[in-house]
Amino acid sequence: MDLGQDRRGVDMGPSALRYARLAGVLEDLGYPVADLGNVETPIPETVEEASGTKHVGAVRAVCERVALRARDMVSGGLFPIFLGGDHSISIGTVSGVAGAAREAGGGRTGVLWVDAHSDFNTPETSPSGNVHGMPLAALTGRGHPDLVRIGGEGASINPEDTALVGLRSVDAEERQLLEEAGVNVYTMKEIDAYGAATVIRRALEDLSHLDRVHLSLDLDVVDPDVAPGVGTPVRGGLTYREAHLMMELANESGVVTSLDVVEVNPILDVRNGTAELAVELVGSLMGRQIINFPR
Ligand code: 4U7
Ligand code: MN
Ligand code: MN
Ligand code: MN
Repeated sequence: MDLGQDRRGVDMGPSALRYARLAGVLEDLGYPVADLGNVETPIPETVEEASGTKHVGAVRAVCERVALRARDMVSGGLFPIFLGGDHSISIGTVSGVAGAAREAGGGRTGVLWVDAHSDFNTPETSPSGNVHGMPLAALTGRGHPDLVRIGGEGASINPEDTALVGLRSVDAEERQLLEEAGVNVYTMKEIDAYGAATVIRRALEDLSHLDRVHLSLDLDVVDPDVAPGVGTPVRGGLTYREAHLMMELANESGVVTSLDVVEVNPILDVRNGTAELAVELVGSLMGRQIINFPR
């Protein structure tokens, strides 16, 4: 889906990730992989553009479909990996995963949001009207009425059950909302000051009381010199190794139970390098190691 923002191309992200051998990398690690195909999504040319929150009705409809797919996967005991698409898909992925887990008595779901941006705008605070800047707020019950109740009442996330890592672009009013909500925030400043390892360990610790953790990986968290194929690049991001280390430590913790890979834009990419990096990062999260050195 590319309805959640203004640039075309991010809807081709899933094709680029498949082409970069995502399934093959997972199979090499020993996992059985089922590609369930694409979720039906309209293109912006066929969607009526209303004023305010852009394409909100169409985004909602897609997210409802995504949430149903997510529910089936969680109920089936699978590890879901969702390929974006812009980050608005996460309103569907997270609410579906959290709702299914709660109903099945599987308890509480937390969210590890790894992103240059906090995605905590509401229609009132958003400078752009783009839904991809709103998903985390919507998941905690804040925002457009079409976006806050996707996946049913029980599907929302407590702000204290979230940790945001890698931030370096937060809008002024969005920042106020973040503070009021009490989410756990780790900016690039903390990563520079304490190191990526310390920061990701703290973020994982913030989520250690939860039964499930959904990792939402926005590729723009990585520095645009390393990952140019994203729609909203911001300088000063994670290095190649910092990004891998975060995934390796998340793997070591064993707490991640579902994953989004979003915001990869092949039109803006260079020789599919950002998609290839994204696939490498999924490999590290799922257990790929440089050397299996005995400990
Ligand atoms: B992404 C922005 F104003 N905050 O709301 C907005 F800077 O999913 C950007 O993290 C949002 O890529 C970026 O439009 C959304 C902007
Ligand atoms: Mn449009
Ligand atoms: Mn994002
Ligand atoms: Mn982002």
